[in-house]
Amino acid sequence: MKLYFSRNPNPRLAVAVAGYLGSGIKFEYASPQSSGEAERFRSLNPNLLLPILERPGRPLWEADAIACCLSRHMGSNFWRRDEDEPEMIRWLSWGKENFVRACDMVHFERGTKLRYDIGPCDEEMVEEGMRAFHKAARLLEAELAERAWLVGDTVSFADFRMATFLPFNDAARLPIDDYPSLKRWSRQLDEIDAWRDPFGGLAAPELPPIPG
Ligand SMILES: N[C@@H](CCC(=O)N[C@@H](CS)C(=O)NCC(=O)O)C(=O)O
Repeated sequence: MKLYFSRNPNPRLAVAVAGYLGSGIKFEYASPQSSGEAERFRSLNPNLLLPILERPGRPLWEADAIACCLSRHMGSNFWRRDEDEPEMIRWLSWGKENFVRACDMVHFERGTKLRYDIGPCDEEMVEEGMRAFHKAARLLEAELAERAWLVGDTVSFADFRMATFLPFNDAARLPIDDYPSLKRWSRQLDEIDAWRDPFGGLAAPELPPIPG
């Protein structure tokens, strides 16, 4: 199997999962939206987005699906396969609509738009994203004050997915420090090599710098 990736948030998540699971798959840096690349990648992912997992049969896109596939492939409970699976999926679903989405909104304005010269940072969107961030962070703070990880006693894909944008907080500047349990959980994740440094040993250009 081969994972096509870039250093952006969702492909970073998939690379971290593959590394954490010790999946032994191949990796290839890709840029499906660069000129001349679309035709090659359209059949792998019609959205022309990363990550993409090339595997026997049909290619797989969407980081969550790839995490599920790799976890099954490795016989791991990282993607919960026991009675905790519904709870894990609850966090994936809620996170996508709430915490992860809020982080994405702010990161898009303060990071992605400036990095790729898409347009200026829209402060109204940042404020909307910050309001959503605080609302979601309060809920997570209460949960994480009671437990080390989101599901059960060990790290799961729910933790990785919820934290998708936290490694990009130099750009997004979300006030994680206002939430002590959230901060403690984020630090726990950073103690995991594959999460902290997913691209170690992989050939991939750095992201464009954010001007100013
Ligand atoms: N819902 C998709 C989102 C994929 C996505 O938005 N990927 C972005 C990066 S976060 C992308 O491919 N950007 C172009 C690139 O990195 O070359 C997933 O979870 O995999």
